Amino acid sequence: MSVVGFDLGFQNCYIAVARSGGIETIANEYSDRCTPACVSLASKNRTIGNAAKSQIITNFKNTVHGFKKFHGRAFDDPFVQGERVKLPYSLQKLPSGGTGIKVRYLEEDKVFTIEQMTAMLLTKLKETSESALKKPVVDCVISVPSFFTDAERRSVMDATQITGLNCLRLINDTTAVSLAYGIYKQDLPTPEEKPRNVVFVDMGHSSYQISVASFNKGKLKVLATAFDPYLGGRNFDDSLVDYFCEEFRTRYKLNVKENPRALLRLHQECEKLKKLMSANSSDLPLNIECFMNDIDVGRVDMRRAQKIQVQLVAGTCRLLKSVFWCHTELTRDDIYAVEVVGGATRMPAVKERISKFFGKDVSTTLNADEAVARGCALQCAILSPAFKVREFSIIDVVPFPIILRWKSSTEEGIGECEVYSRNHPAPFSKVITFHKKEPLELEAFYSSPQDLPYPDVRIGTFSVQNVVPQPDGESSKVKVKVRVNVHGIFSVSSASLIEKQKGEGPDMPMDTEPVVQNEGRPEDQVRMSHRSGKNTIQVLEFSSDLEGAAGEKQEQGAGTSKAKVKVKSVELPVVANTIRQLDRDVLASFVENEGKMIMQDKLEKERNDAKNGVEEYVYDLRDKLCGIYEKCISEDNSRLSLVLEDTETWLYEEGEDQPKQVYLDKLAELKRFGEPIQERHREQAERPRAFEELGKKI
Ligand code: ATP
Ligand code: K
Ligand code: MG
Repeated sequence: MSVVGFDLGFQNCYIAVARSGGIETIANEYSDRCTPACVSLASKNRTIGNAAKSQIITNFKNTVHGFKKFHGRAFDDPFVQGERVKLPYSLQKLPSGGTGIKVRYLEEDKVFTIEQMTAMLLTKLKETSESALKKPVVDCVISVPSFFTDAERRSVMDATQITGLNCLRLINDTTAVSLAYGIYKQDLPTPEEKPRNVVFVDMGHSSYQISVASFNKGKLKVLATAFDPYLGGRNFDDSLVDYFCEEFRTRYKLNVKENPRALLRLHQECEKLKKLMSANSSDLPLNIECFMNDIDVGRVDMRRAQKIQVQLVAGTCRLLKSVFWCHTELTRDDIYAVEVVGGATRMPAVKERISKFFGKDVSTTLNADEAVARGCALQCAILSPAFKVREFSIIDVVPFPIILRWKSSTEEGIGECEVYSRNHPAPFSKVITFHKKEPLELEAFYSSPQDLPYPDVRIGTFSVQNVVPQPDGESSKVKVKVRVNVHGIFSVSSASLIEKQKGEGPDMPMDTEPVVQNEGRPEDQVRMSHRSGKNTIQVLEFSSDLEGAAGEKQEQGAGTSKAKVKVKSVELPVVANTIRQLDRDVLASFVENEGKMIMQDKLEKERNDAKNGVEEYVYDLRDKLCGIYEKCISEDNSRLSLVLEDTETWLYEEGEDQPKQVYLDKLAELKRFGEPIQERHREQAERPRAFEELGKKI
C-alpha cells in the first residue's frame, strides 16, 4: 500500500511520500520538487509538468495551465468568462454546461473536460511518486482549497478515478498544514488543558486561505476558516502586467494584449520581477529584449509598480479582519502563533500586514512550499494500515452553511432546515426523521450565495424512493441520514422506513416536524474513518436501525407508557442527482481514454529513445574513430566515416520522423560496421596483458 500526498496547486504541485525514515518531499525527473500544473498537447504526445511549462510560449494554444478553478464550474460562470478572454488557449461550453478545454492533439481538435485535464496532471504526479517509491501508487491523499464546494470536490474526485488513484481523503490545504505543524510537536497541551490555538495562513498563486486550529496532544480541531478564493500571487502579477501594458502603449505604441506570445512573456517577466521585489526593495529594472516588433523594452518606473502592490496587500487585510474575527470567539491574546505558508507570503508587504493584524510576528517554521504535501502524506500514513504513525485525530469544518429543502405532502409549500452551519465540525453524520406517505424529494443547497466562490448555490437533489403509508393508512416514519464525509462532500448517505409490526402496543409518537439528530461526537467519526473501508459507518452508528435492511428492533414508546413497540427497519433506495455530476459511462470512457493516452506517450517516448539511440551511436563512433580506434582500423576507416555521415544526414531528412522499428533497424545496421572494430580494439587492448600473463606462467 502506497502512502503518498499530493498538493494539487493552481500553479505548483508537490509530492510527499512516507518512507521508513519518515515523510519526504520527492523530486521529479528534473530533480525539481515542484511540478508545474501544466499540460501541453501535441501532434504525437502530451507533456506534463516541467516539460510542458517550457512549451507555454512556443505552443501557447495547446499548453494548458491555470485550470484548477474550472472544477465544478459552469462555462457561463462569471469567473470562467473572465478567464476565457485572458487565456492563450480556448475554452468551450460542454453539453453538460461545464467548462471544456479545446486543444489540438494527435492532429485533431479535441475538447477535454476539466476532470480529464486534472487527471493528466495526476498521472504525472502518480508516475513521479512511483519512480521514487519503485512500486505502484494507488492510495493517496490530495489537497483542495478549504473553500471548495461540493461540485468542485466531486470533480476532483472524478479526476482521481480517471487516473486510477484511490483518494483516501481530500484534505483542505490549511488542514494539511495544521497536521504537518502539530504531529511532531512534543509540547502540546494535554486533553484536559486549555488547547493551543494556531492561525495558519496560506497565500498561493490563486487564493488566500486562513484557518485557526486548536491543538491538544493527539488531536487538532479546526475552529474556523476564512478565505478569498480570488486573491493570490497571480493578482500581483496581473497588476504589474496591466501597469506595463499601459506603460508600453504610451511609450512605445505597443498593443501587448493583442499579442499572446508577448503577453505571456511579459507575464513571466513580471512574476520574476515580483519575486525580485520580495528580496530587494530598491529600484529594479525590467528589460525584455526584442519584446515586440523588434523593440527592446525597459527602464520603467518601479515605484509606481510597487505602489500597486501595496494597495493590493491592503485589500487582503480588510478581508482578514472582517471574516476572521466574526467567525471565531477568539481574541488576539488567544492566538499562540501565526504560521504562514504558500509562495505569495514571501512578499514582505503581505507578511507585514498579516503580522500587524494579529499583533504578532508571523512564524515561518514550516516549509512554505512543501507543508501542504507533507500534511497530505501524513494524513495518508495515518489512514494506512501499513504504516505506524502516532494517533492524531483531525476535525475539520464545513465552509458554507448547507440547507435541506423538501416538499411537504400535508402542508402547503416547502419545508426547509439548515443541516450544517458554517464551521460545523466535519466529517459528521445526522439523522433526520420525516413522516411521509409517499416518496420524498430532498434538495440540498448552500444558503449563503454571497460567501460562495461562484453563484450557483445548488448541491443536488436526493430522491428517497419506495416510501409507502403504514398498513393503517398513517404516515410512515422515514429516517434520512445525511453526511458531510471525509472529503468534505455532502450526501444523503442512506434512508430507511420504520414499519410498525401488526397488533403491537400503542402508536408511535408522530411529530409533524422533522427532527434532526446528531450522530455521535465528531471525534468518533474521524477516528472511525481512519479505519477506512466500507463498514466504518456501521460501527459508529448509534441508531442501528439505519443499517442492514429489515433488522428487527425494539423501540421505546413515548411519554409515560412503557409499552414496547415492535418495529422493523426497511432500507430505502436513494437516487442522487448532484450538480454537474459526471455520467458513470462517461467516466468509464475517460478512464479508458487516459489509459490510451498514457500508452501513446509511452510509445512516443520509446520511439524518441530509439531515434536518440541512433544519433548517439553515430556521434560516439565518430569520436572514437578519431580517438581510441584510430590505430585498429585500416581500409574500413573511410568507408565507415561515410556511413556515419550518411546516417547523420538521414536523421535530419527522411529519417527525422520514422517508426521506432526503423530506428532500431538502423542502429543494428550501424552496429554491423561498428562492432567488428570495437572487437578488434578490445583484442588489441588485451593482447599486451595476455602476453604478460603468459610470461608469468612460463
Ligand atoms: P494555490 O494554493 O492558489 O492553488 P499554488 O499552491 O500553486 O496555488 P504556491 O506554490 O503556494 O501556489 O505559490 C505560488 C505563488 O507564489 C506564485 O504567485 C509565485 O509567483 C509566488 N511566489 C513564489 N516565490 C515568491 C517570492 N519570493 N516572492 C513573491 N512571490 C513569490
Ligand atoms: K503549491
Ligand atoms: Mg497552494
